[in-house]
Order: sequence, then C-alpha cells, then structure tokens
Amino acid sequence: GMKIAVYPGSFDPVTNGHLDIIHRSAKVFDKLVVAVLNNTSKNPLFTLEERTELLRKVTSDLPNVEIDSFRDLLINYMKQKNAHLIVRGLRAVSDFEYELQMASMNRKLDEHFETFFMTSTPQYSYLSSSIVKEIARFHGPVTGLVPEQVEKALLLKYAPR
Ligand code: COD
Repeated sequence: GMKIAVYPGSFDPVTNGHLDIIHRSAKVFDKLVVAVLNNTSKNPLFTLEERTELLRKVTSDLPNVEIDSFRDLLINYMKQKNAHLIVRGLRAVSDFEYELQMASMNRKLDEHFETFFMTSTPQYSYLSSSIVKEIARFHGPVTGLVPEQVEKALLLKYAPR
C-alpha cells in the first residue's frame, strides 16, 4: 500500500533544518504529512494558523506533502490518518535521549508505530526554532537559517513599535 509518513512537531517557526528533513523524506515516502502540534501549554510565538500557513507556503512545490495540525496524542491522530510511520530529525547526541523516549513510548502505546530518524545536514545541525527566535528577537540576521517567508514573518513579529 501507500507509505504515508507523518512528520510531527511544533514548527514555531519552520526552519531550513525542518525543510531539509521535509524535502528528503518526501522522496522516501509516498506521502508526507507535516503535522503541527496545537500546543496551548508551550506558549508559541506563532499561532497555529501562522505556523501551518508558513509551512504551506514553503512546501507548495512538493506535491506529496500535506500540512495538517493535531491537538491529540500523536498516535491517536495518526490512526485517524491511517498512518503508522513517524519521521523525526536528529541533529546531535543531545536530541537522542528525548527522541529515543518518544519513539519507544509511541511504540509501547501501539506496536504498529515505527519512527524513522533522518540525520540533519551538517550545515543545519546547530539550527533550532528557539535559537532562530532568539536571534530575531534581538534583531540579528536570520538569512539562510529560515525560508524567506519566515524571515519576513519574524521581522514583523519583532518589529519595534
Ligand atoms: N535539522 C534536522 N532536524 C531538525 C532540525 C534541524 N536543524 N531542527 C529540528 N529538527 C527536528 C527535531 O529533532 C524534531 O524531530 C522535528 O524536527 C520537529 O522539531 P520541533 O522542535 O518543531 O518539534 P517538537 O520536538 O517540539 O515536537 C514534539 C511533538 C509535537 C512531536 C511531541 O511533543 C508530540 O507528539 N506531542 C503530542 C502529544 C503526544 O503524543 N505525546 C506523547 C509522545 S510519546
């Protein structure tokens, strides 16, 4: 059957590191659903609508990539989507503990779920949404770290009033 994978995350906002994982995994799976967590507790900088809209803009050239959101347990959401393959990115050893815990827990919750890890392209291995937000907050340059549309959105968020 069709190999449908889900790439879940906060994407607050999407970076070139995320986009690299999206491009590469879209070549491996028949369909890739990028699922944005509607996390009310994390107090995101961008609203759920803004995060999904930015993702839609930067993936519009990829026909087998779909942007969606969820507010549930990941595996419950994925069951509704009829998917059991999860894609995650690995940047450094520091990502490993959390990623191993999540992958193991998701498989404990349902043995049919498999997580696939894609290692970061070296030039993006130090990149995270948080560090990008911190640079933008102090009006530092984020060119090359995020897609152009995201750069514009960050400039607007942190524009001096
Ligand atoms: N290069 C490569 N990969 C990267 C880069 C980069 N520069 N930056 C980030 N990534 C990877 C991350 O390692 C991660 O795999 C993915 O991209 C998304 O990153 P984030 O930071 O946007 O997303 P997270 O880590 O906050 O997402 C966590 C989830 C939303 C997936 C998780 O909290 C979840 O599933 N929540 C729902 C509730 C649930 O089911 N919980 C139980 C889980 S066991």
